[in-house]
Amino acid sequence: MAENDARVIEAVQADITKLAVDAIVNAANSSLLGGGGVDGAIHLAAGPALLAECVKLNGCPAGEAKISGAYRLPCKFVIHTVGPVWRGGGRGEEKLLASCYRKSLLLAEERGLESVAFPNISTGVYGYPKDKAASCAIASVRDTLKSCASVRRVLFVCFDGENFALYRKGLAPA
Ligand code: AR6
Repeated sequence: MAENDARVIEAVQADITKLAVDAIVNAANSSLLGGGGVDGAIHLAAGPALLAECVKLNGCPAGEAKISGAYRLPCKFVIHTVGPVWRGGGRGEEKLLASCYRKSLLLAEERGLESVAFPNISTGVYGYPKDKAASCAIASVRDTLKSCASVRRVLFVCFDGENFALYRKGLAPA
């Protein structure tokens, strides 16, 4: 969906490890040493050199992001961010989730990257309600893109149909 002349935000249903964008974002845990879900899929597809680089990143707090190479993946970089664990919504989860999207985009911007693909951070093992996560993600990306010059294309990569429907609705013109 076109946001303005220069920038595009779209929803796709896909496996994020297959995308040849400038950067894919990993929904990691604070150790950055791998795990299940999309994190496991990214490490599996990238190969062991990704873990070797992640060891040197010294972890990452929730709401922050770090960048690495992509090794055997078709993208150029992996941005690792750590979403909040959902604890009912009163523990700053929304701010932390918005921060994951913002900090990831700002890292991509710092590197001069053009296209960034996000998974639905925190909506798997971390239990964030999918509808609330989608509104938060869309609002944070729209807001952050206002201060980006190099990032021009953002993909919300949905693995399941429920998330894909939520993002298509959330991105549709009012
Ligand atoms: N491509 C795109 N999305 C995917 C893929 C894929 N290949 N595989 C899963 N998803 P989760 P979280 C979706 O659990 O909730 C890990 O163990 C999935 O359907 O991967 O942030 C980490 O190490 C869901 O919508 O991440 C952490 O410990 C979304 O990715 C913890 O899980 C996120 O689900 C992080 O939990």
